[in-house]
Amino acid sequence: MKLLRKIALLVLVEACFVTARAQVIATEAWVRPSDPNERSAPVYMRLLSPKDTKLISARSTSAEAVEVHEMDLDTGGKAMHSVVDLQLQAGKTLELKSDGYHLMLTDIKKPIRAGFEVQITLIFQNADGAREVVYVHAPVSSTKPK
Ligand SMILES: [Cu+2]
Repeated sequence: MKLLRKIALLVLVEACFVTARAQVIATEAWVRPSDPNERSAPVYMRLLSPKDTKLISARSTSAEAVEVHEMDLDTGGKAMHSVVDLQLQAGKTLELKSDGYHLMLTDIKKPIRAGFEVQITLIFQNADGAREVVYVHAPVSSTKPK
């Protein structure tokens, strides 16, 4: 009973936060499991904002750092580089995907395994300087979850 109340309260707190603050919507988030000898894992999702904004920072409890990457298509998708600010245009969905922009969990603290979930915090900044925090729960899966 006590636990149930605690859970209900947590859900309520989160719901209020989202209603009050969230402008950017993150959907279909998922993370690819890390290879046994790698310390990184890519994160994919769709981002939609009603206003122009930019992703200025990301972090996760599962990794020392979360970087924004862009795939270099002229290398046949074999290399990628870091992007400082990821621009979101008002009303235009930006898809983070394997052959484009994506997030990368780097220096992961322990292997990212299928069936688990990774929590990611995204920080956006609008043109007027206002910041917005978006919490994302991303299931770990070797293929895009249906
Ligand atoms: Cu990458």
